[in-house]
Amino acid sequence: MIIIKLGGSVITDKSRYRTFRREITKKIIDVVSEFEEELILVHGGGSFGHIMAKRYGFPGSVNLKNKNGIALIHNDMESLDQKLVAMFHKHKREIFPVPPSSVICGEKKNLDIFRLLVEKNITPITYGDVYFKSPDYIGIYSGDDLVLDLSRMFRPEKVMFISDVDGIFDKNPKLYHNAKLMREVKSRANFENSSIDVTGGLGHKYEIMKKINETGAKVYLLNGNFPERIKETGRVEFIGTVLS
Ligand code: ATP
Ligand code: IP8
Repeated sequence: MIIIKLGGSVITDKSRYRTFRREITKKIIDVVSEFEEELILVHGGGSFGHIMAKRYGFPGSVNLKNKNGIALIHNDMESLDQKLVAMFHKHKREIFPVPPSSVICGEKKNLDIFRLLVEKNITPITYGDVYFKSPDYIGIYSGDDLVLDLSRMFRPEKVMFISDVDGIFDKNPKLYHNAKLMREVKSRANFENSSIDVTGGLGHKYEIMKKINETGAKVYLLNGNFPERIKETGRVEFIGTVLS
């Protein structure tokens, strides 16, 4: 099995509300659809999630403001999801969306639907979402958290995080031209994480990647703006970061 996280940084323009990067997303989906292995897809929020989550003060204790924003954010995420599902359908791949806010409530998670879908050869697609972390607190369950849960459940051989940068650098490559790509990362890496969003940015992702690696999966972070790299993981020509 392969689990792939389609990062909000590459499938959307994270700086402009609800801006879908249709062309590049289509190219990524063209490549991903060709995999013959069992697949689970997860996608992030990008500008369909993070901008309004920040504006409405998520995550946070339940209050009038966030109660007002919860449906908007969930619906925006669902509309991004629908765009991806439609693209996968064109490839004749059976796919079915699973909204996290319907299967995660407080400490309880019922992820059985994922097992059923995989058994039936239907690709599950899920995404970062707002959810009740406790009766008094509305949290954001990030796509990265879901990738970890699903990796613990399915023990995939390979997990790919597709973003808009070549991999993990010693500092943010968007801010520093001399940033160096870390092609292979061991369990303790030192790098600067300078663009933090409501779910913690690259720092949170790296912590998640380490935990996934502990389940036995090879974990990759790569740049989806070069979709051919998705096929090159594990090969010498691969450009990206691998956790080993
Ligand atoms: P989303 O959470 O919306 O799905 P994503 O999963 O695609 O997004 P981000 O959390 O936005 O990914 O993380 C990728 C971003 O991390 C890059 O666009 C880059 O600007 C930023 N970044 C910060 N520090 C670093 C670093 N040391 N190396 C690589 N990227 C970094
Ligand atoms: O982009 C967060 O998921 P992520 C989704 O995977 C929301 O961190 C709603 C902001």
